[in-house]
Amino acid sequence: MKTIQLNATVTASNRRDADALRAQMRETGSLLINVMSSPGAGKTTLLSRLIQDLRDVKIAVMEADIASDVDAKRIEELGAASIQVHTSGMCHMDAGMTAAALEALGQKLPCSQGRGTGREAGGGFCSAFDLIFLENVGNLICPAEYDTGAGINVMLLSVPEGDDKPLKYPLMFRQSDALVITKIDSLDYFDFDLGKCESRARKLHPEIKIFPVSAKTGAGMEALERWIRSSLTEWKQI
Ligand SMILES: Nc1nc2c(ncn2[C@@H]2O[C@H](COP(=O)(O)OP(=O)(O)OP(=O)(O)O)[C@@H](O)[C@H]2O)c(=O)[nH]1
Ligand SMILES: [Mg+2]
Repeated sequence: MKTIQLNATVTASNRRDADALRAQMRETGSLLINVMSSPGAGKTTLLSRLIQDLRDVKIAVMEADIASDVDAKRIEELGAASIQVHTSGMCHMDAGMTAAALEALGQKLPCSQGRGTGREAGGGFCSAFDLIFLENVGNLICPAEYDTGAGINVMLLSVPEGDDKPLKYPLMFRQSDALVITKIDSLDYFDFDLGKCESRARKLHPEIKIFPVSAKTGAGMEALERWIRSSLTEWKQI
């Protein structure tokens, strides 16, 4: 298992670095999806399910955590390319850290195996993957404040966390292109009002896509996977 240690990048403008990384990713045709949520909301479980369901799509996962490599190991066991990123105690990934992680991912899989352009010649990021997921550090605060350079931001909110989270962590809902409400198989056991949660989220971000799912039973996964596929097609076309 490859683990890399990253420190927050000190740059004048994280946004500028993020825009540059996005432009580079567009050139290569690889779509980077930033996945954010509280600890334990189901990020790794959802990604594991997506890897199994989207077998025709070349997927890699970058697992960002403060410590341990358990998530990256779970992904690797499924046969997908994966690296573990340790954030030196930081509770988020920024664009510079994400670029460094992509570079490490490119080194893990020799770029000669890639089929795109990227920066193969310089030994940097290569585009052997259609989809690259960044599992961000688990919390609903700092990851929302830092643009990673991802093409799409997805947040997860699990049923046990409660339907009031849009009221408490509004920035995360504003910054996310999609809200995946996870663990809906547990709806009977919690006072989670799906309608209330959706309308609170839409009040903050009217265009947000909302996908209630259970990675355990597979409920709702088809709609989410359709959206991911169409986002990838769109990304490659533009
Ligand atoms: N019932 C149910 N449990 C789930 C579902 N998805 C995940 N879980 C459980 O939730 C717990 C946490 O899941 P993870 O996928 O590790 O969550 P995570 O967001 O990656 O956690 P961190 O990486 O620690 O932030 C595990 O015990 C999973 O089995 C689901 O759809 N339904
Ligand atoms: Mg995880």
